[in-house]
Formats: sequence, structure tokens, C-alpha cells
Amino acid sequence: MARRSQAEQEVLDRRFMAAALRLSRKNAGRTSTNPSVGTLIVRDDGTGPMIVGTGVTAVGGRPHAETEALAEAGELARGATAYVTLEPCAHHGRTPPCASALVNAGVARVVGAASDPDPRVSGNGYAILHAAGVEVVEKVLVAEAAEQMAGYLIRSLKKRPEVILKLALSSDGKIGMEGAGQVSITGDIARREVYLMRAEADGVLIGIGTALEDDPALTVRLPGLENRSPARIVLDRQIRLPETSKLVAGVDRVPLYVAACAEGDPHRRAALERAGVRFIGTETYEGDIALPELLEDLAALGMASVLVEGGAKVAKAFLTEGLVDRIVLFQGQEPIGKRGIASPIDANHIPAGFRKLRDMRFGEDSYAEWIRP
Ligand code: AOF
Ligand code: ZN
Repeated sequence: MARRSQAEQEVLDRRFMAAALRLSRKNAGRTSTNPSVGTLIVRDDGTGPMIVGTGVTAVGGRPHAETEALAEAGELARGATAYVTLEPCAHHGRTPPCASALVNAGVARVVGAASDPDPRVSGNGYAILHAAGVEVVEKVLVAEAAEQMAGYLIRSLKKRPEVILKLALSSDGKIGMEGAGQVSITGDIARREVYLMRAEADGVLIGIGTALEDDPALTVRLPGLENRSPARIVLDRQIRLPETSKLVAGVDRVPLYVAACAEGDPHRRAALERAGVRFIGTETYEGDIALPELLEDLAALGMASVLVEGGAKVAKAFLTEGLVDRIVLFQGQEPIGKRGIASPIDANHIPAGFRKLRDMRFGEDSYAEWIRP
């Protein structure tokens, strides 16, 4: 292998880890309850580094990324470096642990990003590698990996999904207009970005106010990604959702959960259940749905990330309870005016503890994203 200074090697390691992280996004949202992990097998025979194997956690969560990358590399894995976005697993599932598979394939060096909080792994994966004499470098681009795998990490550690609050604001900071139905705030390009966000989430959640006002379908409408719509969840204390809504109409293709309180009308509930709607029994406090318990239930259903799409009251409730992990704001060019519904937050009033991750533009619209460590 070519001799490199430590600084050169670190630059190279970061570059390949960045590539492994990009690769891992391929199956994001389709591996639940497993995270979508990326693996690159890279060898250097003196002429420069060469990728000889690539793998992403398969749709459904198995096989793991390492299995696929090692299969592609074959004998070329011997003496190579493996870049893994998550600590390789140490437990026996349907296949032997990935850490052992890396050892058996003769991998000489493993570069990892995030550690795996799964109690069956949690340090054991790296320990297997160390014990076999494999060189291990941990925490390369760990912040980027944690951001990308936030859903998996939060669900593992907090037993609830990652909550992503998404709001679309007009130029004067409004998110809609009372009684006006769905108001167009952002353009087509931003709308497509929202579809992509839905495709990568396990659930998309709204309040009954928005469901009645907008009659949204909350699906992914992008060519090739039509079957990537996540489960829809409506907070509907009193069970007011009509059977004629677009949400109910799509129930055969995409699950719809209604979170209602015990005192909701049993006849309405029975009618919706007949239509295929699933109910999540929720606790209440002071008449409102208890959000922490609801999130626990969603995590138990396997959801690692939930996109909260409105309206103002729901957004405020999640923010007030400190249950938001990520904030995404789109802002359009046109004002809505005095009759508009004010957004609970705007780019200049982000709650303490969040740090800005990125600023972008989608067509005419601006976009900004913040996360909480
Ligand atoms: C890896 N590579 O690509 C992924 C890992 O049910 P199982 O057997 O698939 O195990 C699930 C656990 O595997 C999950 O909680 C996490 O610890 C790990 N995910 N590990 O080595 C991968 N996706
Ligand atoms: Zn594994």
C-alpha cells in the first residue's frame, strides 16, 4: 500500500466516508426498523485507492450493508479498508454478525462513523474487530452520520421517532388562510422536495384542522417513487375525519392511523374502521392528545421518523413539549396578508438549542433546516 502521511489518510477517510453516507441514503425510509447503512470496501495496491465493493442495507432491513459489499468485493476484500456508516453488528440474526464477516473476509482496516446504540451491538462490533487484529478508526464524520441516521438513533435511545417539523411560510410568515382550503405557498420544485422528505420518513402527521381544511392525500407523487408514501397519521380527538376525505380514499395503498380519544364517537370510529382506517388509542391530558405517549406508540409500530406537516396548533404543541428534533422551513415569495394564519415560528425565531444545518433554494423558494443535537 502506498505510504501516506496521517493527515493525507484522514482526508481520504473522510472522503470515502462521505461517499458511504451518500450511498446509504439510497434506501433511507425503506429499511425500518433498521437504519439504512452504507459500506464501501476500498483497496490500494499502490496505484491509488479503488472501490471494490459497495453495499446498502437492503429494503426491509436485511441483508446488512456489509454483506452486500463483501459479496461484491470477494477475494479483493483481503487487506482492504471497509468504510461503514454504522458500527458493524455483533449479534447473530438471520446471518452471522457483520463484524465477524469483515474479519473472515480478511479486511485489514475498518473506518466507522456512528456507534450502534443497539444493546446487542453497542461497542461489541468494534471489540470483535479489535480482538481479531483489525485496525479500527471510529467516529469519522460522526456528526454527519448522526444527522442522517437521526431517526434510528433517536428511536433506539428515546423510544420515540425523530420528529421533523416542516412548515411552508408565505413571505409575510403565514402558513395558510382560515376557510380558504389549500393555499399554494411554495412552487413546484419545493413541493417535490417535500415529496422526497415524505419518501424518506416512516410517517407523516397532521391535525384534524388541516385534514378538514385542506383535504390532503399526504402521499408521494413523484415519478418512480409513487409506492414510497409513508403511513399517514391524523390527530383527531373527536373523530371528525370524513370517510369521503382523500386520506381515507387512499387507505388501501397507504396506511392511515387516526389518533383519537376514548370519548370519540364509537359510530364514527366503526365507520372509519370499516373503511380500513386504523386507530391508535391515545391518552389525553387536559383534553388534548398526549403526544409523548402517541410517539411511543408510533415507535412501537416501527416508525423511526415522523414528518409533522401542520397546522399551526399541532406545530405549536410539538414545539411546546420539546418534542421537535428537526425544523424545516420553506418560504415562498408571495404574501398571504392579514387574514392569514400566523406561523408559530419563523427563521428569526427558532427555539434555543437548535443549530442551523443548511440554507438552500428550491426554485423561487428558500429553505432552511435546523437540528437539535
Ligand atoms: C449492520 N449493518 O447494514 C445495519 C445494521 O434484525 P437484524 O438482525 O437485521 O438486526 C438489526 C440491528 O442491526 C439494528 O438494530 C442495528 O443494530 C443493526 N443494523 N448493522 O451491521 C447494517 N442496518
Ligand atoms: Zn450486520
